Amino acid sequence: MQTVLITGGAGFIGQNLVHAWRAARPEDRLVVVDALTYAANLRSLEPLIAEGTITFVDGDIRNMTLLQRLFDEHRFLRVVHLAAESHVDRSIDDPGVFLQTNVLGTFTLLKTALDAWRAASLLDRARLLHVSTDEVYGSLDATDRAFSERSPYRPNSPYAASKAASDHIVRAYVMTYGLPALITNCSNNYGPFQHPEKLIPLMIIHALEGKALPIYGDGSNVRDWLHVSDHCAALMKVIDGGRTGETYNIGGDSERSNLEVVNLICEIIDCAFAADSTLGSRFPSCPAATGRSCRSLVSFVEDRPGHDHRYAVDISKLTVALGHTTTTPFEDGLTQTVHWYLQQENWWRDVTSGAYRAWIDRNYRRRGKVGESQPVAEKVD
Ligand code: NAD
Ligand code: TDX
Repeated sequence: MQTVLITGGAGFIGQNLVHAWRAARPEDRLVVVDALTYAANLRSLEPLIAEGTITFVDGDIRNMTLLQRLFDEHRFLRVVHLAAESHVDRSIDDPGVFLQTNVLGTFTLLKTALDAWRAASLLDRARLLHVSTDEVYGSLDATDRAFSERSPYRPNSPYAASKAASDHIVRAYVMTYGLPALITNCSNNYGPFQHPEKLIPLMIIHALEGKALPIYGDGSNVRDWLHVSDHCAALMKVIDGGRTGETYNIGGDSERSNLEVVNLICEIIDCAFAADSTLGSRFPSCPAATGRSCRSLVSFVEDRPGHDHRYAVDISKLTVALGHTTTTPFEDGLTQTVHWYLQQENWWRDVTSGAYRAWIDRNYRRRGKVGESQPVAEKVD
């Protein structure tokens, strides 16, 4: 049994990791710290918080006092650091908060972990896993080799630059102070609980609502899609079996252009409507409700500034060192994901309508600004 801190555990990957960790290692004690930004969602964690099987702390990773108290109280032996601002488009509109959370927040966590583990003589037993992105390596052309752990850093968006900076600080803490940390750089995740601002959920929801499917540029940009369950399995392998100070790339071995992804989503929705007549009455604005293809909604829009052309990740180090294999073929994972959003209409409608924000403010209202937030292991109110 060990006590594990998961930062950003109310985000998309965080929620999936909490459930995966609970299923694989029910004896461990999980503490989630999350600032409950717009990207957070506690609905899937609510039952675990209510029954006391995880501890939830409404807090900001820039708050060193809070982090020190948590390290003192829980003596974490494992930390998985996911908390971040994660959306590239938002980083273009407002880069400041990305530097604040991704760079300064990461520094605050590293310093706190080092001090706490030194003081408790835990440096030889504890481990911190910093979860980063393949975007730090920049953009590939069609014939370039996939990113390896030795690829040079060439971040192109403020988001990618902030994650690259955080990776460098982690490395410096390993090299200079001996912090037992590891880094993973993964490709685009998809699956349940992803915020509707990201490509796959956005396209599913727009199609169901009969709205335009906005493809940036000509849709030829390529991403390497990784099902979140495969990502979580890899994270658990790396934090236990990886070598401290090392970086491991995690990818899905599923390169697809954005246009291919959107066309496939349309095909899956068209087929689902053809097979289930109730969907037409639930989503009457969807073209498939009247026998037309969702592809009729595809709309090419202005490109994202600095839009990376292609990401592809070489996972041979992870495979050889830790025996990791990707188990979810993209077409299967995407079909499951479309069906998850079809079944979880209330979940995404609450997010897109703003009703969820009101719920979270009522039930988990933050009681202070950065530097003052307090833990709420139980509901406020
Ligand atoms: P997300 O945006 O869904 O979740 C991020 C979580 O961090 C949210 O719950 C948010 O409330 C929390 N958070 C933000 N600022 C915080 C702060 N200052 N203090 C405490 N909590 C804060 O992101 P995600 O998609 O789950 O990504 C998780 C991590 O994985 C991020 O570090 C991201 O860079 C990395 N990553 C994600 C992907 C992907 O495809 N989603 C790919 C590669 C790497
Ligand atoms: O409306 C859209 N139309 C569109 O064409 C959106 C939201 C996106 N796109 C394109 C841009 C990208 O080429 O789809 C691709 C995927 O876009 P996002 O879902 O915004 O992801 P991306 O920018 O690739 O970054 C994601 O993967 C790496 C995550 O958001 C990052 O957190 C992660 O590090």
